[in-house]
Amino acid sequence: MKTVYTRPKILKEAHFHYCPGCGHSIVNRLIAEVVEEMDLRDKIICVAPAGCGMLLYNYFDIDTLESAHGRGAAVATGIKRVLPDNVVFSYQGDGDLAAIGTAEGFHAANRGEPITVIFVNNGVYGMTGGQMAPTTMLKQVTTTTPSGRNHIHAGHPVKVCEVFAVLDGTSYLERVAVNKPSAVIKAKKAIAKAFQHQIKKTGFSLVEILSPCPTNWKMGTIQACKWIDEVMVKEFPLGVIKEVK
Ligand SMILES: Cc1ncc(C[n+]2csc(CCOP(=O)(O)OP(=O)(O)O)c2C)c(N)n1
Repeated sequence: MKTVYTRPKILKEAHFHYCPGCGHSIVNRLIAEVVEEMDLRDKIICVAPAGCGMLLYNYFDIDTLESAHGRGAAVATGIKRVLPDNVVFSYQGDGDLAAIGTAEGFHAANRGEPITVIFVNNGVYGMTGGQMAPTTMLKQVTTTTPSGRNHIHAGHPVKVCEVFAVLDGTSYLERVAVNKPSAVIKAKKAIAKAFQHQIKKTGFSLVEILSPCPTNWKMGTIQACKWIDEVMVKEFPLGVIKEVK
């Protein structure tokens, strides 16, 4: 029989702690596949966040450091400056990158630090119980916006890729999703491309991944995946937002 899929070796034999239908597990697997296919096992370093992705070191058999909430890009910057020949990426949620870590991410991008940020946008603070994040949709109900997000009190959804695109230090910014097989294939290509940009030393690279959070969105898995296409993608258009060749 033809083998069409094998578990990447760098994914440890551990059970993910993620909720059913959560996109983090897909993103974790894609990173593992890309690391293996690009033969980066011995030279890649991961910076894990505070957030649902915080247990990455339990899953990846690669060097991984935990950062304080929001400090991923700063920690990755330090590692990359000390070990410039390694590929360094931080893995951050939307609360992490676009709220508490705005300064660290923005200025690392502006300085053109040759790091990669894998930015998982699930529109809420997942780990702490579904509070509003900067990327929460207008009218979206969260535990801190029980009547729906209202721009008068809570501002508008923050488009991280578009904001970073105006910074001269950024070289590759793409927004993808993991809500259906065709989107997952594109997401994997984008992760590989971001690492290639880092290896070519073109500047700061970031892949934003729209990711379902059925638990905190109070939806079934299928409904959550549809909601990404029907609602999120209208606010956060998919595709390459910037690429400097
Ligand atoms: C300095 C600090 N402030 C607050 C927290 C509490 N905290 C942990 S995870 C988190 C939010 C995580 O949300 P997000 O970054 O969107 O990631 P997700 O869990 O949705 O993947 C918060 C507020 C913390 N750990 N450290």
